[in-house]
Formats: sequence, C-alpha cells, structure tokens
Amino acid sequence: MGQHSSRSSVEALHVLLLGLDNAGKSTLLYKLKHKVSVSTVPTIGFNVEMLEARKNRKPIAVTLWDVGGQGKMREHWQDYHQNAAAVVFVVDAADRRRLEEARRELEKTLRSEQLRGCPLVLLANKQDVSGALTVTELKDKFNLRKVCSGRDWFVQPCSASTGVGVEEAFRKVVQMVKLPSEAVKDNIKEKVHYLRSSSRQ
Ligand SMILES: Nc1nc2c(ncn2[C@@H]2O[C@H](COP(=O)(O)OP(=O)(O)OP(=O)(O)O)[C@@H](O)[C@H]2O)c(=O)[nH]1
Ligand SMILES: [Mg+2]
Repeated sequence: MGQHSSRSSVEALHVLLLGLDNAGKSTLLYKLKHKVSVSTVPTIGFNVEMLEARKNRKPIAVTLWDVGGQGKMREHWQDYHQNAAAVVFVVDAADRRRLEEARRELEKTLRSEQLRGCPLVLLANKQDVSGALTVTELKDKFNLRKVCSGRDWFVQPCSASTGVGVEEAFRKVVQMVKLPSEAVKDNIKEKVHYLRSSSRQ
C-alpha cells in the first residue's frame, strides 16, 4: 500500500451521524447523498455513504456513518468512535419530550476518550415543524458552552426532509474537520515546540 503523501492523493475521513431514534439521521444521509427525500425505516445496524468534498483546495472523501439510534443500538455507538474526524449529533428539535434523553446521550458520547477534541456539529433538525426549538433554545437546554469545552462546536438549524440547512451543515463539518495530514503536521509542530522549549531549560 502506498503512503498518502502525494499531493494528488485524496484524503479520507470518517464522520459519525449519531442521535436518538427518529431524529432524522438516515433522512439526512440520503438527502445529502442523493438530494432526495426517502421514506426511511428505523436503522438496525448502520448505513454508510461516501461524499466528496474539497478542503484547502484538496479533494477529500468523507465517509458518513449513520448508526441506528434505538436504545439497543446505542451501546454499539462506541464501536464507531475510533478515528472519527467529527460527530454530527442530530436532534429532533420538535420533540421536546425527548430532549433530556437526547442531552444525556450527547453528553455520554462526548465523554468518550476516543472522541476527545473531536469537533461537534449539533443539528437542530425538523425546523419545518412548528414549535421546533431554535438554535438558541437548544444551546441553552443542552448547556453546550460547558459540555463542549475543549472542542470546536456549532449548532445548525435544518430540515432533513425539506433540505433546508442540510448543505450548510455538511459545509460546516468539512470546515471543522482536521485532515489526517494536518493532524500529523500539528503533532510535529507540537513536538518541535516541546523539544525546543525543553532544550532551553
Ligand atoms: N417533519 C420532518 N420530519 C423529519 C425530518 N427529518 C426526518 N423526519 C422524519 O422522522 C422520521 C425518522 O427519520 P429517520 O431518518 O428514519 O430517523 P433516524 O434518526 O435515522 O432513526 P433511527 O434509524 O431509528 O436511529 C421519518 O418519518 C422522517 O421522515 C424533518 O426535518 N422534518
Ligand atoms: Mg436511521
């Protein structure tokens, strides 16, 4: 296997779609991939799709993992944490009764060691439904400033059904992820900085 060092090689990264059952993850996935509204069934296991994008003028391949959100599926979420470049947590902003449950699952996810520092895009989905929580309300209810300290985060209103806000959400993800090559460069920079400062002592 060749190394991914040539300038023309496509960098590949993984993005996780998580959230309670019925939040709209699969609807979002297919809207992004095929630009259509499909009628979904609850996901048992996962769906996976690849999307192409550009970052810093380089082509990147983004693999989106849409993992089922039913109670019994959530214990498997952690199997997908490793090497995730970003988490997209989808919330049904119109379902106020399940907000607390969604908040608990988000906090649990963010406590994962494997997701430390991983950027988060929270989607306030189902904005087409009247009475859906606004971004500001969701930020407050989820206490996001505190819960997300130590990582980049962003809240995007959207409707996976109509498509409003969906492309913006994906663009935000691409903007926030670190390419594998950038992560390597950062590690080298940190190491050089550390060696320089320790050699001065
Ligand atoms: N009104 C409205 N309905 C939506 C929206 N997004 C998804 N839905 C509906 O919500 C239901 C659940 O959507 P799914 O995409 O299957 O939900 P999911 O998060 O994949 O659920 P699991 O696979 O069980 O984890 C479906 O009936 C969708 O049509 C939205 O933005 N607005
Ligand atoms: Mg699904």
